[in-house]
Amino acid sequence: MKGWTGKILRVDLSRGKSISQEFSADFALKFLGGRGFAAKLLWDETKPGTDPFSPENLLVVATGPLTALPLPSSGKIVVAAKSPLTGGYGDGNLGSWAAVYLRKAGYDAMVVAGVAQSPSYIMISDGDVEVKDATDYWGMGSFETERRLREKHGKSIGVLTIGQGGENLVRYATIVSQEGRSGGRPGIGAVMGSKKLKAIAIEGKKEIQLADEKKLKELGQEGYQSVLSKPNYKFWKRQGTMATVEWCQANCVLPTYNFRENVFDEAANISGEFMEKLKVAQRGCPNCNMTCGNIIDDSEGNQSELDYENVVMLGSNIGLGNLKQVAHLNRLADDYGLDTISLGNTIGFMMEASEKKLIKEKIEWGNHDDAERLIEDTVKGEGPGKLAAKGTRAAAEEIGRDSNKWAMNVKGLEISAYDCHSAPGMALGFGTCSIGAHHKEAWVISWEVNVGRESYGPEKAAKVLEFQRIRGGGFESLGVCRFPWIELGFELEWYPKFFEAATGVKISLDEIYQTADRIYSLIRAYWVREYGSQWGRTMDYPPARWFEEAPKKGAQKGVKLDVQGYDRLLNEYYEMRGWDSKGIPRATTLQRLGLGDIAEVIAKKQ
Ligand code: PTT
Ligand code: SF4
Repeated sequence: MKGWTGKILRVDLSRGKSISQEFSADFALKFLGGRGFAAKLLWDETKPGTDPFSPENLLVVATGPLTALPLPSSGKIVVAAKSPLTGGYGDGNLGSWAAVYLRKAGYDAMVVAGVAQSPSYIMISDGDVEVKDATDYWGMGSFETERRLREKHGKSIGVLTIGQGGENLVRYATIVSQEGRSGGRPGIGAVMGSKKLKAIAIEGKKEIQLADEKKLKELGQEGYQSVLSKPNYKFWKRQGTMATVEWCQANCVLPTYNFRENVFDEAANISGEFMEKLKVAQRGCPNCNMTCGNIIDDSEGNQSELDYENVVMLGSNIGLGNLKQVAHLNRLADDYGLDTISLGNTIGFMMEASEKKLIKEKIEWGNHDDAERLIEDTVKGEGPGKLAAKGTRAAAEEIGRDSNKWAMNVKGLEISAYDCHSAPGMALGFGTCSIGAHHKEAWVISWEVNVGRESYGPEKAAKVLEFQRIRGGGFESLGVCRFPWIELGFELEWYPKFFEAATGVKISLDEIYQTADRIYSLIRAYWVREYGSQWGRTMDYPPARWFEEAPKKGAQKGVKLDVQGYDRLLNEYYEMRGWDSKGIPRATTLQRLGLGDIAEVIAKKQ
């Protein structure tokens, strides 16, 4: 097999043993890599009802066939597990040298099972794999842990680590790398913590065998040149994702006060333009020539890497309009290893609960110190932090009084930074995203604003499906960043060419989309298997706030989602996917996608 290394590393922490296992060409072609591999491995190897924090849950780390190759923005890796936040399939994607070195160490993926007796880390050095003592690192933030591991093992390693959030099982703890890359929103860092696994450090020097190395290098060089020549390149390098703040404010989709409003009076103070004035450095993922990590000094004088989602969820969504203070909260999140999106949602939820006197603590809108204290409490599991560490769905279940209506999550995963009171297509994107509410799949908002946000027509369901195929299926399985395409217009047609040069297998974009459909139906089957008779179409609904409570300010004042319209959109979407009216893949669909074996399991679960 060319392009793939053909091997999965399996580590059993309970026994302190590892083996290397080969996989078949059939598996590779059917699931490609990254999310495709993760979904299949979790379907096959976790039993229904597995406790996410039990040794039986698996941590899957998976690259794609394009990861680590000399191609634009190819340093991405998927981390996945059964999620402690949602109870369903969970994954995330981060840019890291660990992605590059895992492939160069000779593996496309690794699966970690069991639980270590004491804090440990896994050291992979080409073919050698060792489970090592991490007692000295336990209790340390992710930044310091990575620095220490580099001091010990040399600079040329890739590190995936957790902070205290993962150690203490905060349900939205992430895995962190390179002091600013963070992935695994649905608590994949907490799964790592439950295994007493502090870090994975990887060194790799092997060459990846390619079908046509010369061709791949040529294509890669042309690809990098093409990225540089894109009209938006210079502006992107200046602001990265931060430019989205101004756009969202102008179009009334900027989450503000726990998604109660969609414009923020102080938006200019947390904007991309404002960030540019404070910027001190720029960082990014490996193999990338359009690096987008913008760094400023925070209110304590420490460096913090900003992205749109982080700034908005820890800024306008909690009523905080001071960028340096927002950057400080963001830095805490990165160091502790907490997802900023779920964290910002949870802080917003707690502020609203405090305002409504549903909790006794005073946590005020826009108060940086209250937010900071809540973050510390969350990581330690103390005071109001006990509730906050569980995420908004569980917190609302505990405090009751209809607070679930403004607990801003879908399937337990908190909503990313786009208000959808007046964006039904984007709401459908959140509703049907395969891990809960994440924008990473159907980010249709800018298209929707252009074509007309008031429509509930079938074109919206079709767009959601199209984006899920490209982003949630294609990029997540090939193992490369989607930003060259979505942000600069680097053409999708490059990717089948890269794939063929790497693997020797001719593939069309349509075939990539069919694989994406296979992965989506498999992931959906995973959720249905877990939720059984509790599964229903309301699992794909956004929170009641968007249907019932309209914003009181801005050009979209008074507009809210229409429930019948949303239901129509959902029906259209299910039909396009070949799923039934409960959003469950039909047996005929599963058979068509080569997943006939799971149809029977699903039928028994309903
Ligand atoms: C991603 C989600 C995002 S998506 C952001 S900002 W974004 C938040 N980033 C966080 C962070 O930072 N620190 C933290 N403690 N929590 C954070 N939570 C949020 O996590 C990221 C970029 C970005 S920045 C995006 S959109 C793109 N995402 C890609 C993707 O998902 N797939 C892919 N093939 N390419 C992508 N390219 C872009 O990568 P999750 P990163 Mg992140 C600090 O992980 O779980 O998927 O959630 O990985 O290396 O930081 O790159 O406006
Ligand atoms: Fe990473 Fe940004 Fe480059 Fe994508 S564009 S690979 S997120 S630095």
